[in-house]
Amino acid sequence: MSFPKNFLWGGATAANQCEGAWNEDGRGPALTDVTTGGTVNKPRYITYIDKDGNPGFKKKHDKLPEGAHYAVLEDQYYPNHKGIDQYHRYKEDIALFAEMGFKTYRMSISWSRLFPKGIEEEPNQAGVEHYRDVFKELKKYNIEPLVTIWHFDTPLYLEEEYGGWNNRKLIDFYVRFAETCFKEYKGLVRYWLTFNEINNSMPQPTRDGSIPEWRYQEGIQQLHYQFVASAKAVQIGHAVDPENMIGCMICGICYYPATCDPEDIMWNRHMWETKIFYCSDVQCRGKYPTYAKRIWDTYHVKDLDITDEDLEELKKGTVDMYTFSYYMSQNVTTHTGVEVVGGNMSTGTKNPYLQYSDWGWSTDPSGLQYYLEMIYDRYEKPVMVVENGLGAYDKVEEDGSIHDPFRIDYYREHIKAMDRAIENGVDLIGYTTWGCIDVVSAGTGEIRKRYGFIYVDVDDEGNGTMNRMRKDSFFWYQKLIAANGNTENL
Ligand code: BGP
Repeated sequence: MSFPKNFLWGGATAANQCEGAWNEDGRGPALTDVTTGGTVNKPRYITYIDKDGNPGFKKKHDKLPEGAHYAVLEDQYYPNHKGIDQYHRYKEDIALFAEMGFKTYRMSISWSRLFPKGIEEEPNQAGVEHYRDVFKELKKYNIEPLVTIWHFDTPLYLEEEYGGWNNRKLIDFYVRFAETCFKEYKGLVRYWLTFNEINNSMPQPTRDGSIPEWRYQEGIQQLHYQFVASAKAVQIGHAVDPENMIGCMICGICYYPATCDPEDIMWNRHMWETKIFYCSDVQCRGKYPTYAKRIWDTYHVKDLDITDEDLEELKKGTVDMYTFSYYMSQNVTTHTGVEVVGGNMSTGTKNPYLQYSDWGWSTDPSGLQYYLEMIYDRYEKPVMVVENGLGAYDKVEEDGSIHDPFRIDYYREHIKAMDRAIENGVDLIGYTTWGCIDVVSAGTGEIRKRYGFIYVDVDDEGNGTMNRMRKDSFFWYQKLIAANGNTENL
């Protein structure tokens, strides 16, 4: 048995995917509030009114047409508006987390609930108090909050008026938001993450040039501003309370070469550098890695706005811990004519040794062990797995029970993989499963892609009672936490 005594077992959500109450108590809109629902085959669309007053739909990476304004369209349904109504039901949810024995709950603070447009000098008091109440409720049960400051929810006003993270000014707006969080919740929150899955701004390289070079140019510039914002926030967080443990958060994909062709081995190595190490090398080591130049040159990224002061900030603002989401591995290859599969913010080629979920994501517990050992060896900082889980369909039986043995199997194998990594020396300090209660999917906007131990009675059109129900996995995780991760009889 290798899990340390004070291991932080828990679950994770994000404000925009669970709170709902999108326009209550002074909250301003975020991009997700103008994003429709989709499916595994149909993308989510971002809605707007064009310069002539006509409604329009764009995909995530398309530009907003000249003169258009983001808008909520009357005849569309926006799943994040309601989420799972956690804004009003957080006490009930926290009581359920406590019943499972959670030691920690990872959640995020909606930026536009504190700063509705993002530019205000003073925060919206109703928003500030809401989160204070949530943290106090968690403390009542000795559940340690683990707070993501930015989880995909820049205020819409900043997106539209400033061009979002393409604009250096976002650094100061973000820093004000982060500083407010550190000061207001001093003593209530100790664990913080500056940016969720920060590496998603870096496109995953393709061999066929299907990703236009402007996306690398923009992504890499945006990342630089986020690195500086994160580094400044880390320094402020430490100054406000030296007890604060502040982490980076990486979308962790375990990349494998699909063949032993040396070209594939090299491509795979470069994939790790571009998609996985680029961000955490800066955030953990305080400087750009040598291979950054290779990436910039390859995609003709030029005239980056990086100042000497910025580089100083990066040095001073390194994170205290490495955290990441882990759902899957991906095979990558330089060869053509292979079967392509999707996944969490990534694509790859089909791995014949793995099973795939109904949403086409591979299940690979060994990849988690591989990733943990690789990362710990690289940074030697405490590590947390802050997202892991299986999005699947659930069926409510007539007696109200929900049998999800597939989810239990998924967790058991990933927990065993973490156990092995700890055995091999990794300083793993916590594990929060993704969507410990069903939430709106970030990728597809569906609720039926369920991850939770707790079922929420709501469908993709927003119908339902919002009642919470315990799945079989709820009772399993409760036992697992009580056994501190010992899966022997579970
Ligand atoms: C990560 C995000 C989460 C989350 C999760 C599952 O990328 O940090 O917000 O939703 O993936 O993805 P999905 O909701 O698309 O199933």
